[in-house]
Parts: sequence; structure tokens; C-alpha cells
Amino acid sequence: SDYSQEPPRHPSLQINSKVPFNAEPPRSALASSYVTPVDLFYKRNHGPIPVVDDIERYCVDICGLIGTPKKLYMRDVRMLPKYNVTATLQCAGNRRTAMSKTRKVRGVGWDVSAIGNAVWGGAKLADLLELIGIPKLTCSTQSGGKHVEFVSIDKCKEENGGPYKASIPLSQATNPEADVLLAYEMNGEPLNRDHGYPLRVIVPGVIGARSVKWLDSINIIAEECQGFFMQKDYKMFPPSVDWDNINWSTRRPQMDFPVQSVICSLEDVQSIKPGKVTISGYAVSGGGRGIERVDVSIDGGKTWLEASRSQKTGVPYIADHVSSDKWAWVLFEVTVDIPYSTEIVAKAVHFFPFHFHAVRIWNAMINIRALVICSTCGSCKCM
Ligand code: MTE
Ligand code: MO
Repeated sequence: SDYSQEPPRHPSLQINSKVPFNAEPPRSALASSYVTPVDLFYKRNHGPIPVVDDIERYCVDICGLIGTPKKLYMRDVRMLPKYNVTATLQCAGNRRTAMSKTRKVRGVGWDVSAIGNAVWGGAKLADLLELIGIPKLTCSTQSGGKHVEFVSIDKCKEENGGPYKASIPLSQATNPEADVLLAYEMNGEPLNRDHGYPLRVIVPGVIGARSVKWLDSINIIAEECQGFFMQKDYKMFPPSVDWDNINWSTRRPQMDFPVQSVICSLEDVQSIKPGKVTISGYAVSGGGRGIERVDVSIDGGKTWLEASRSQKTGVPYIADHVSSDKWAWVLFEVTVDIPYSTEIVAKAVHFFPFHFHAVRIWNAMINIRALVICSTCGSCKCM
């Protein structure tokens, strides 16, 4: 494969794999802005970045279970009503490095920043499908049935040199409230090459793997996509399953991501002085479920303090409220008084109509002793 035409990238990105290019920003930079700047947004690729230079001739083939195949040019996409949707994109492999400390996980190692929040501009897939004769649905709870498959221009080794692809249920694709976009803008700028120029799919609330970049065709198919990334990757198994006894067909592909919270203002192990410390980070849940609460503990999880949550400054965040961005993360912050070497933990609770789930808990170990300057002995030994 040809990696001679890769675009320029921001020097502060932490590179997890050079070819294909996989990189994430430092965690401290990530939670400092609600909307992640494009150049700091994580980049997750499975092959070389495609080059599309004739934008007039670029088009997406729409085929499969429809009357007559159609060609969708960029001018056709721009004729559809334009929406700006603020949505957090998260790779299913986010925090894989930490997971591997418990049990070795295969795949590119990621710290906590394989995630970003952007304002995606483009047409709704539901509008396009309606235009070609597939009516809108306002309920996406049904499972099974037809899928809409997105096929890319890029080539990757997992597909034996074929294109990257994925699918979502037709019921989600035709639901205008699911906000599935054919996006040509990111944060008000035309999409850049790394993020899918000229056109990509954005499936809000769902693992990043389904948001196919560099769209080449859209196929209406009878059942879910049979590609590698739907069938042989991005599935969750119990601890009894390993690489030698895995039966992929026993699990469904991951779609909505689970609730997640991460402390970004501290590293996993860090030396700080005792006293007031502001702890901040992000919390997010898939499926459009808001974040009901974020709690922080400074005693390893024995007692908890509620952190404040925000999206836009000055607007109080309320999960499931009309003033919040339902597909986007919240940033949290709490100031605590740290007395001694301790373990700081954050946990998020997402909003769900009938239950509250606290699913993922993450620990930030902090060793304070090392940095305390003791005026009596001049070293830290007496602590
Ligand atoms: N689309 C194509 N065509 N090729 C890819 O390798 N990677 C997917 C998805 N779409 C991928 C793709 C994965 S796994 C993720 S997490 C997101 O794109 C990452 O999007 P980003 O690079 O814009 O952050
Ligand atoms: Mo991903």
C-alpha cells in the first residue's frame, strides 16, 4: 500500500501507529475544549488516506435493494437540507492500553483520547433515503431486518486489500431523530483528508467504526454487513473466550457505546502537592443517553463528591434537556482537597428512562509523597 501521500499532522499528536496512521492528542489538551479542534482530533485509519482530487466527478453509488441504482454527486448532497450536529466520536478501542493491563487486548494501543467532540455539518441520511423512495421511520427500536451498508474508497489489509465497510439498521438510517449524517463539514470547515474528505458518514452515539470515511457507495442490504469490521472485530466476549476458541458468530457487532468517564487533568500516576486540586475530564454515553451525574472520589472509591457538568459555558447541563447536545460528551470538574497519597477515581452515571447504570469506573493513581517538600528534613522521607 502507498503511504506517500499522507496529509500533514499536528506535532503534538501521540502516534500509536505510523502506517496506517493512528494518533491521539495528549489527555490534558483534550478536555480543555468542549469542541475538539480538528488538528487535535484523534485519527483512526486502517489504510492509506485516499486522494480525491476531482470533486466534480466524485460521486457515491446508491445500490442494493432499491429500484434503480443512483449516483449521488456532491452538488446533490448539498441540495438536501443542511444540519449541524454536535456529536462525540469514540473509537471502540479507546483506553485499550489500560484494558490490556488487566488482560491483554489485541489491536492498536490507545490511551484515553481516541475520542473527540465535533460539529458535523451535512445532510441527513434519512432525507437522502426518502428522496430515493425509502420512507422515513420514526422508531429505531426494531432489530433485525434490512441494513444500510457504507463502503469506502480506502483499501485495508483486514479486507484483503478491499475497502473498509460497515452497516447500520435501516430503521436507524431512516429515522430523522437518529441524526445519521452524510457529513462534508467538521467544525464549520470542509472535512479534511484525515477525517473523510469529501464525504463521510456520522452515526451519533455509536462506536466510531460505523462512521465510514471517504464514502464510495451506500448499499441497501437484506442483513447486516458481512465485512471484517462488523463480523471479526468490535465484538465483546466473556473472559472464558480467547483467540483459540473464539466463535465470532455468537456475538452481535458493537453499536451504541457504553457510559464512560475519564479524568484528563491528571496522568495515571502523578506527583502533586497535597492541597486543593481541580480534577476535570469528560463523560459520555452512547445512544443519545445524557450524563445524569459524575462523581469523583479521593479515597479510592469509599466516598464520593459530585462534580459539576457542562457543555456550553453559562448554560446549565441537564441530561435529556432540550438545551443540551444529546449526542455529545459533558466536561466535568470538581475541586478537592488532597491530604495524602491517594487514589482518585471518577465514575459517570448515564441517563436511562428506567434504570441507572454505573458501568465503567476508571482509576487515576496519584502518588503525592514524591513531590512534597518537607521543611523539617528537606526531603520526602519523613512523610
Ligand atoms: N472509515 C474508513 N473508510 N476507514 C477506516 O479505517 N476507521 C473507523 C471509522 N471510519 C475507518 C473509517 C474507525 S475504527 C473510527 S474510530 C473512526 O472512523 C475514526 O474517525 P476519525 O479518524 O475521523 O477520528
Ligand atoms: Mo475505531
